[in-house]
Amino acid sequence: MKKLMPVLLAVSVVAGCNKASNEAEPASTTTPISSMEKQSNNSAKVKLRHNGQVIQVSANAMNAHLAHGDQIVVQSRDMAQNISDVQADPTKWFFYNDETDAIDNSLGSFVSGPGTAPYGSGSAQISVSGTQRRNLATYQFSGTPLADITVLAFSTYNPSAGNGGAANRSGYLNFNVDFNGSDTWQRRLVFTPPANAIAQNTWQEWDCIDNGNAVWRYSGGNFPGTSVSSMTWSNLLSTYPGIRIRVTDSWLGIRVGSPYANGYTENIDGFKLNTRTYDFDN
Ligand SMILES: [Ca+2]
Repeated sequence: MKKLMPVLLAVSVVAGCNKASNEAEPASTTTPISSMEKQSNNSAKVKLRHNGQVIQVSANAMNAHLAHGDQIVVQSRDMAQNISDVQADPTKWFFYNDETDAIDNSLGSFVSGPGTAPYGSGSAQISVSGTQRRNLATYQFSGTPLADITVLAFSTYNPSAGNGGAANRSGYLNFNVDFNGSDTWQRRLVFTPPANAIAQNTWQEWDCIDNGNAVWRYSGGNFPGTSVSSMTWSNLLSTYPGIRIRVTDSWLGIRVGSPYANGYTENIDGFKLNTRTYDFDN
């Protein structure tokens, strides 16, 4: 991807923390990304899983490969180490501390399995204790209208060996939302897998759209202008025309941790947004 893209993307560098609402607060400073240009030969390549093998292709060829069912491979060495890495390549993923609002790749790991991973042979793993809140996150979907999202899913594995508490815990999807087009801080949308559907020691894929019937919550309590605290995907689209992932501070993550108490371990693989499927692998 050699050309400059006319996108002004900004990501939070320092953000506050609100433990009561399980989310980051407004970015206190932002650093604009005026260019998404890839600056090295290596970053001009995309790592894909093609017929079970990991290959590298030019970024220009990626979409054709994705259309044929390839996945984008993300391994430990591909993670952004800091916000500068994200600014250089906004497609990066990273582990994120939701208590201190910082990229911290010591918070998670890439492991084999467990079991038969949905893609490749491994997955990302996050363990928390107490009320820790950790995420596998990215800023790359800046400004995406929810109406343009036709596929949104992720897979989790809840190993009984790593969980001292309730068996029905799961990592969950959350992202910074812009309901009204103002691109101001409006908290997060949250999709939590239904507790009664969670099984241990097996991979499960969560469809966050589910033909419009997937149930979402809002980290601010009742949804803006309503008296309801949950809404289906279809209702989100009809209630808030133009609703999108926030443009600046376009943070999106799969969270492990609070409000579940006492900590647990979760494995994550196969995050999907439209044509992109991410294979987190060891
Ligand atoms: Ca994998």
